[in-house]
Amino acid sequence: MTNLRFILGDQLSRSVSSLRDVDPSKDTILMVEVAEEATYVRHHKAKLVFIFSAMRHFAEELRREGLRVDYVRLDDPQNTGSFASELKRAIPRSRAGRVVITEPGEWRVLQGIRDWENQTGTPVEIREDDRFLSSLREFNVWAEGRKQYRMEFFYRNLRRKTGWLMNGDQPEGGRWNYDIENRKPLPDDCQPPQRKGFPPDKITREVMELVKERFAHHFGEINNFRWAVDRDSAQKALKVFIDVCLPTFGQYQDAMKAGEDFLYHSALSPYLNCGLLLPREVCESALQAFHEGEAPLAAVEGFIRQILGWREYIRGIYWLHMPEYPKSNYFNARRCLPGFYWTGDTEMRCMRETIRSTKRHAYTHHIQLLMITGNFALLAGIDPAQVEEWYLIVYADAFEWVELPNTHGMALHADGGIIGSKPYAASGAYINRMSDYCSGCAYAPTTKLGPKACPYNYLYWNFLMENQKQLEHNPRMRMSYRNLARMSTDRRKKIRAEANTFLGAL
Ligand code: DLZ
Ligand code: SF4
Repeated sequence: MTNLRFILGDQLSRSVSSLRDVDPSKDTILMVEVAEEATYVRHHKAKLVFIFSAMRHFAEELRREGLRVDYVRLDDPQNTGSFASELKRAIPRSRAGRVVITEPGEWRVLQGIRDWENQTGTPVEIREDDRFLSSLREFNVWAEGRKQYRMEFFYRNLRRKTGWLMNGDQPEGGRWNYDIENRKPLPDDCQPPQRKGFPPDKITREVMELVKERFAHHFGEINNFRWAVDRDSAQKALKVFIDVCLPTFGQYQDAMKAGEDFLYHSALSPYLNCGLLLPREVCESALQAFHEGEAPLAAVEGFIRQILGWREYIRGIYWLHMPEYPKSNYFNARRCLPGFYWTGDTEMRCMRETIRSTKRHAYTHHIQLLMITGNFALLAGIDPAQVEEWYLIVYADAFEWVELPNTHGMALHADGGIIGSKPYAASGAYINRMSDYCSGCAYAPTTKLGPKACPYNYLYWNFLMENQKQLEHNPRMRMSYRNLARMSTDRRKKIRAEANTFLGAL
């Protein structure tokens, strides 16, 4: 039988299950750039360039291998603009008797695919996405019957299963987790390596023109586009990370520094999430560096935990809880997303820096995500749906399976604790400790009230007061509420008043 093998924009891996048994003499591979996907949220321009260019490069690679690729460009005048309608057009072109696809990364897309057979009259085989290190079945078995799903325990199971950083049944070095060693601020004299990235080639430049023309009104810049868009370059980026950054990555993974957008971070998540790199090869490269004595255990364990632990766990949570997951709003947060999330026009230097990097690269590292933009949205009571849409739009690595649990659960605690045992709420003191932002800020991190007070300070206490009912019985919040209880009524009133004035002006 002739198969039409449909590859989505985040399935750009030669080993993806839909290509497993491809027959070059008969089968056709279908890839489509569609307006529906480019606009269901207004993706950052650089995210669009990244995905379309990576799709075009992948199609070229498949063609070089002798495979037949039916590729529909966004600017094709015949393009009907959606997956389903493009599939309908493509089936007669290929004379396929069957459509084969790997399950998508988004619930919304899966619902569409489930209807394709109905719409086209052609059988559709949906295959498991086995590029992950654990299957969804494995996650569900682990999760069954648990009230809370803590990543740490899921991660330990996967360490045992893979044997990575294990000595028999004991963790390498005697501990599962080296987080405590991974929380240092960056010393003043420490100069992180410059990332050159990859200058756009002809295909990317063409896509850049297309995006400038069609999506001029979308957020973000593309003049500094330096992402890898094919597997070769993504592998080079992996090598640079392992050789240059990994040895130092661990200790400074929570640090922030003005003007340093990547520090020692891998910045590999866009490649992992669209399929240019596979989680297994990325972890194995880090493990090899450890075993060859090139990188310390704390750094390698911290990195492995992000990929083997957190990334797999987040995916499991997403599929286990969809479509209900985004509907919860534990703190009943209703405020609109402030305009400075788009413009960066704010006196808060930490926020300004984070938005600048976001605009420029469609990237910021995880502590900026969690403790600057995420923490602010949590403290200010921004409507989770608006925050989630923002994250999905602005980051090159954001597909819903990974973006939603990270935002709804981890950053906003809107799921009431499915993911995190407590909200990641923090005052200016944390940001001051972990960054150099505060030194050049209009506000002072040590000032609690008055015009110079850091907004994260009074918003933090205001958040605790507003959500006392939901949080005061949480054992991990006990210390914070004990401190709040010591505060005079007058001071509390002042905090509430200043927070309300600030929030009212947003
Ligand atoms: C994000 C995205 C964009 C912007 N455009 C396309 C596209 O034109 N064609 C495509 O196949 N995929 C695209 N994607 C990714 C999808 O929106 C979606 O996130 C994934 O297919 C889910 O697995
Ligand atoms: Fe951010 Fe407050 Fe520091 Fe300013 S003082 S950079 S607002 S944490």
